[in-house]
Amino acid sequence: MADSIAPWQSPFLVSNPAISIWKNRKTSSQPIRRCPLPETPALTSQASGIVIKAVLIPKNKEARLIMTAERHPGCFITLEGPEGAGKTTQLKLLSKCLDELGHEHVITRDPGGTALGKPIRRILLNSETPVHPVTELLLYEADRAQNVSEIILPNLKAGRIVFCDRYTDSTLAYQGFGRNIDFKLIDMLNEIASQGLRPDLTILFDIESSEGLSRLHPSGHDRLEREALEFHQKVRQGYLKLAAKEPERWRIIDAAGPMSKVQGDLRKIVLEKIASMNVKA
Ligand code: ATM
Repeated sequence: MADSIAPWQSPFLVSNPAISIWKNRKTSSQPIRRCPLPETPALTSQASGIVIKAVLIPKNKEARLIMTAERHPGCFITLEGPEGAGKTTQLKLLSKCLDELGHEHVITRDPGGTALGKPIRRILLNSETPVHPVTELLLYEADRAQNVSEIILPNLKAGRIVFCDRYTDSTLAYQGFGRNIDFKLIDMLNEIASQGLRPDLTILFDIESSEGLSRLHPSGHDRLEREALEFHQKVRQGYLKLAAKEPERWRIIDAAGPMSKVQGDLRKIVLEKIASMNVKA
């Protein structure tokens, strides 16, 4: 018997479709098991189409298979990190290298990747305007919903490599670990805004908070950059916890090293991923 699926849980797009099994979806954000599609004979035959199912396991009403995935042919890579880690500069350098190698790719960012997102970004980073933490959370999610639907998903469906400079993990790190907003609420809003789209690879540019902040231009600090060192330390520790929880998705680069070394590490990680996923671009 199929259980009902909330609209935002469907479709659940990833490039390696899998079914996640939760013992109790309400109390746990982590599935107890993720089965790749070939392990689930009932669904294998539909693997090339859109397969969205919620299935109750008859002998255990607590456990249910609640999601599966539509395969997209692209590769979705997100970049994360605390302030001053240099990810945006490194992404520009990487982009030139990918152009030279003939890898078609698209770069976007959260917040501010779309025409609608640009004014949202300005509002969010303006240090003159007070912003309530919940308003802040909802604005980041509104920006993301537009970015996912307008730029990220269409390009992934067209088989391209898409890089997003910050994504859902930023919200967990900044609004969750930094501002102490409930993680279940953030997970739910992330899922709505992203349409369940998860990155194939997330690269964390890790740097000690005080060092990262010291790299920022002294006159140009935005609203979040002006937060106390303690806030930035919570964000950095949060990122490290997120990366430790899902080591198969995350790769960590030591962003404190020389720029050329950081760029070398980034290229290696990205080129390996592109090769492993057989992206046509
Ligand atoms: P960038 O400057 O890296 O584009 O990020 C903008 C800011 O938005 C950054 N903070 N500072 N300083 C991180 C913050 N941010 C969040 O707080 N939550 C989010 O969900 C996202 C995407 C960014």
